[in-house]
Amino acid sequence: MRYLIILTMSGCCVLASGAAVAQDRERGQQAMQELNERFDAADTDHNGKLGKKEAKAGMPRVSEHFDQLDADKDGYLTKGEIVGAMIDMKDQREHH
Ligand SMILES: [Ca+2]
Ligand SMILES: [Ca+2]
Repeated sequence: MRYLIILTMSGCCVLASGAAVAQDRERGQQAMQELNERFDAADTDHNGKLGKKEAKAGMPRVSEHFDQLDADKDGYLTKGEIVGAMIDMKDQREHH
């Protein structure tokens, strides 16, 4: 019996602290998931990167900053380039 109570209690603590962390991460994960979905939808030829036309059609706001986001200037945006830019923007906002 005692073991059961201890297990139940520690289970609650793990869940509680896990939930706090999850809440914090949730926003970032939601943004990532949304980006993933939008990227995949925009990537009509499914080569894992967006050409200018794909960006313009599927992610117009991204396409406005296409040249800025295209870090290696290969004419395509990868998910990593967009995520990297998002993190940069977040950093800039936090530093102000
Ligand atoms: Ca593509
Ligand atoms: Ca690129």
